[in-house]
Amino acid sequence: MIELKPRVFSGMQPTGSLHLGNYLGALINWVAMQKTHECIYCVVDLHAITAEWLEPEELRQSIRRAAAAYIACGIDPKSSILFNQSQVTEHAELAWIFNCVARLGWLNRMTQFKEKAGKDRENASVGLYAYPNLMAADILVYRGTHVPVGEDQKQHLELARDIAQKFNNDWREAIVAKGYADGMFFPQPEPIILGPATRVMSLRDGTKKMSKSDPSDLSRINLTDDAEAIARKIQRAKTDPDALPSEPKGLEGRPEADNLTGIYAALAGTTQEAVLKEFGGGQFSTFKKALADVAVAKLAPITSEMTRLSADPAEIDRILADGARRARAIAHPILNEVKDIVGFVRS
Ligand code: AQP
Repeated sequence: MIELKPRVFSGMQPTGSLHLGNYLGALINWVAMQKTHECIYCVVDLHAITAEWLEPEELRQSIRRAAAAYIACGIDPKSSILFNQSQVTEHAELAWIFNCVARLGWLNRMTQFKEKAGKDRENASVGLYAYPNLMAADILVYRGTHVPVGEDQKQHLELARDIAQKFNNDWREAIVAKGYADGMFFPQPEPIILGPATRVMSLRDGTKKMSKSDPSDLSRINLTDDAEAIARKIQRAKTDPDALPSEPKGLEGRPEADNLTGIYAALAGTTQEAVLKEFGGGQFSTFKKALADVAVAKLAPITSEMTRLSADPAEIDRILADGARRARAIAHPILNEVKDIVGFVRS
């Protein structure tokens, strides 16, 4: 029987600056998983054109900036594979096949499409609608088994699992004939959603997730923000008029207090309970100052490393090209097997 190897895949869109939500929700776990797994980390530039076109030079800079952020946060491009998606065409080829596996009804249920398309749904790109199929292809073209993501990606991961299962069922006979005795050509990729901040919320509205595409820069802490910007954004973060509670149950119905204390806990490597024990009963102003200090201490080294790496774009391009070559070496034979299974003629 052909064995399935555990393999991690994850990616982020290079649309604007990566932010604290990307860091606490995903990147921290990416870094940790390098110690235990074979890891493939991608700058998903094909996804970045689903909403609107960026200026070509801006997109190129964004791709390089995202790669620099991955490395500055601790991704080692020698042990992990780091590349940008558009350099490995197997992603898009498998995505087309998945467009023919996934059902319209499945995609119609995707809440992220509804949120991103908003009221002007008729005017959204087909790419935005089919985005989860490409995401499934990103993972499954490596037969990825573990996907570290923030909570917002849970529904897309469920769709990837449905696609894998339907493909395995629809082509069971051909898959078994290929030597996969259990009929499992594609694994069921597992979301890895870990840590105290799997859903970091906007600094301007504790009910909305922190997001690159929020028009207000005050809503997020970018990994490129300097100490002064971080302190200013935290100082201006929305709060409510009450003092902080001393226990987590006092956070009910107080999304901003919940968010800010959750961020503090994640950055300081402690629990929300401990944070509330320390700051409960006190004013937000005192807590915000402490939060700014902890955020600057954690993020300043990342920002300065990103600046250092970004000064040498040719080196980043070299790392991405090397990663793409290694990624292709895994993806190409898997895609060829898919082509055999569905019956394409290939040379
Ligand atoms: N606010 C968040 N809290 C926790 N995790 C988050 N992630 C994103 N926002 C938060 C996680 O970061 C990874 C990369 O996400 P992405 O860039 O591919 O797209 P996204 O989820 O749509 O992130 P944004 O910032 O909201 O981007 P835009 O605005 O461009 O759509 C994922 O693992 C995600 O869970």
